[in-house]
Amino acid sequence: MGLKLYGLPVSTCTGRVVAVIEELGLEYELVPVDLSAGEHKRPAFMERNPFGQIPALKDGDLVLFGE
Ligand SMILES: N[C@@H](CCC(=O)N[C@@H](CS)C(=O)NCC(=O)O)C(=O)O
Repeated sequence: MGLKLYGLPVSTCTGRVVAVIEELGLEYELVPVDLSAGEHKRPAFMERNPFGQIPALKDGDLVLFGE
């Protein structure tokens, strides 16, 4: 149950979070979200971020997202 970052490497919004995680030296898994297929607007992702945008960061039961 490690840190999971849902987003895309090409996304600057995801990149900001990656920069902080890397700076802190934390281990994490980057879980790709297929924006072109509308994955970020589907219920499974909207449970992680109700605004339907990447990124979302999951640490155990805690999920963080921006608006
Ligand atoms: N305030 C949010 C903004 C997130 C955001 O704008 N994400 C963009 C990608 S960089 C996105 O998901 N765009 C797709 C959409 O809005 O449908 C944050 O900084 O995390």
